[in-house]
Formats: sequence, structure tokens, C-alpha cells
Amino acid sequence: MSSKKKILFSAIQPSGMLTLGNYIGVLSDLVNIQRNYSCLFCVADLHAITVRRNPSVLYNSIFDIIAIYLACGLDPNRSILFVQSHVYEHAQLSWILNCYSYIGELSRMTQFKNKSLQFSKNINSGLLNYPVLMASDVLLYQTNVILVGADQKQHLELIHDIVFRFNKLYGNLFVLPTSLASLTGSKIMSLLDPNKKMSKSEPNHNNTIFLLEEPSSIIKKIKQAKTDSDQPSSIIYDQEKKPGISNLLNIFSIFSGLSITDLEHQYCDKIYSEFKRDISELVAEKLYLLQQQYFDFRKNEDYLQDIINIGAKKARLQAQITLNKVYQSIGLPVKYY
Ligand code: AQP
Repeated sequence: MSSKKKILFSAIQPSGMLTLGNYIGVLSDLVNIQRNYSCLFCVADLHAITVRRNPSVLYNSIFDIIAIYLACGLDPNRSILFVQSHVYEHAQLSWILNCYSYIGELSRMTQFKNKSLQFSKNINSGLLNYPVLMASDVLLYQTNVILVGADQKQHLELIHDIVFRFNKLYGNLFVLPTSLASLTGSKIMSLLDPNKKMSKSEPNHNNTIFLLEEPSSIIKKIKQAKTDSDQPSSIIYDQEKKPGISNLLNIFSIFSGLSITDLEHQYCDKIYSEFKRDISELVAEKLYLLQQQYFDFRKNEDYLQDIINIGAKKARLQAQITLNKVYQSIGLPVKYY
């Protein structure tokens, strides 16, 4: 990796089939991003086990995500692609940072509150400590820029608090990361409930577009997406009053490369059904192309395994440097390998 470029870190957890939210949040612009940053892309498998998972499904999801990253243009010769559990330093730093994080601040996180409701029979301490592991993921690599969706704003603020707290005690040990808002900085919302984030773990699949979904099903879901009841219908962006149309405009803008204002002009005298027909066909067509690339990579698991082996080696070299500095700062003896 070139040392001149800023360091960018991004991760996806193998917690189910990837969605349009994941795509727009982190995957849609990988080619450009790799040109401008030294990138680390991680499959966050340790994050995924905060919820009980079938082991073979989890295992396969990890390889699915590696193949999706590659299908979206991740170049393993240019960027580091690795699996979080292969780089032991993530869990080690996470323990240390847990000792510098407070239960009060962790229990205020919206994602913790939502997941505690969703998985009320298994509110384990991993769910609470999730953002601390996320802080470790990012801080281990002296990351300048985190590529996250707009839904992760609160976790980024917590990472900042941990950095300030730690640096104040021990000197400027961690770089303060900023977030690279994805193309539009949009948070993609559920199709039938546009006030709720589109998520992999959403039980009603009609709310979510999956990246590997059949084109006909994508078209059907977008056509059924909730719009607004104002008459005559108006295709204008207004997150508060028209969350459904605004969500679709966000998606349309990213897939078409047109600005939201351009789309508003283009559809100013059109009805919702025409708008939905055009966006659904565009999304289905682009995802179909992505799926063809994905299947090519996914069938060669040995190749995927080689990539993550190499990625883990490279990532560990960098992670150990930071972890050793942390050890020295807080008074733990360093182990040299
Ligand atoms: N709806 C979304 N809009 C914008 N960005 C999103 N991301 C996820 N959903 C949206 C971004 O995708 C990246 C990877 O996310 P993740 O899989 O690590 O975890 P998540 O945010 O918890 O995603 P899900 O789909 O909601 O998973 P579950 O249901 O398992 O919790 C992140 O950068 C995220 O911002």
C-alpha cells in the first residue's frame, strides 16, 4: 500500500444476504475509492456472532461477501481484503478499549436498542460491546477515513469519544477517523416502511432488495414500495413529508448517476407508476450484471481462500504495530514475533 494515500477502512458483517443498503452504503463506488485511498476491506465475522447463527450458513456467508467485494471491483492486489477473525489483534484491542468505554454510552446506541428488541431472548454483552469492536477494527490501522453508511453515524461519534479519551491519557496514539459518506451519504430505507433502515435481518423480505435477488422479484418489490398518498402525485425529494419517494429518488440517483434535482425535473409531469417502472428496471438490470460477476468468483472457493490468507498476513503486520504501541502506552509488555 502506498504510504502517501490516506488509509480507508470498511467492513461488512456476514449476517445474511447483502442488501441494496449495503451496496449503496459501501460497495457502489469501490473502483474510485481504491484509486484515492489505501484500502482495507474486512468481513466482520466476529460482529456477526452477536446473533445466534447456523455455523454452515455463517461460513458460506463469509465467502459470499468476499465474492461480492470482488464482483464490485475490489482489487486484492491494490487493497487488503481479509476476515476479521483471522487478525487476532481486533479482539485483543477490543478488550482493552472495553476498559475505556462506559456501559451508559454503549446502552444509548440506537442499534443496540433496536437489536435488543429484535433479539429480546439473546441480549448478550457482544450486542452491547459491538461498537467497541468496531472502534478496534478502525483504530488498529490508524484509519483516516471510514467508509460506512449514513446509518453508522452514532457509532462513529462513539469512536471519536474513545479516541479523545485514550489520546488524552496516553498521547496521540490513535488517528481520529472521519467518515467518507458514500456517494450521496444516503441511508437506504425499507421499501414498505421508509422510516426504517433497510437491513439484512429484516423479517419481512418485501422491505428489502437483496443483491442476489432475481431481477423479476426486484422489479415487483420496487413497484410495491410505499409511496405517498398526496394527489396529484408529485415526484419531489422531501425526506420528512415524502419518505417513500425520497428513498426511491436516492436509489435512482445512485444507479443512474443523475442528481436528484435532475430526476425531479425529468419526472415532474409523470405519475408514480412510470417512475417506479423506470427505477425498477434500472436497478434490476444493474444488479443482474453484478450477479454474473459474483457467480464467477463464488464458484472458486480456493481462490477466495488464498486471497483472505494473504490479506490476513498483510493486515496483521499493520495491526501489530498499533497494538504494540497500545501495550507500551498502558504498561503491558510487548511480545515480539
Ligand atoms: N440501509 C442502509 N443504508 C446505508 N448504508 C447501509 N449499510 C447497511 N445498511 C445500510 C452499510 O453497509 C455496511 C455494512 O453493514 P453491515 O452489514 O456490517 O451491518 P449493518 O449496518 O448492521 O447492516 P444490516 O443490513 O442492518 O445488517 P443486520 O440486519 O445484520 O444488522 C455498513 O457500513 C453500513 O453502514
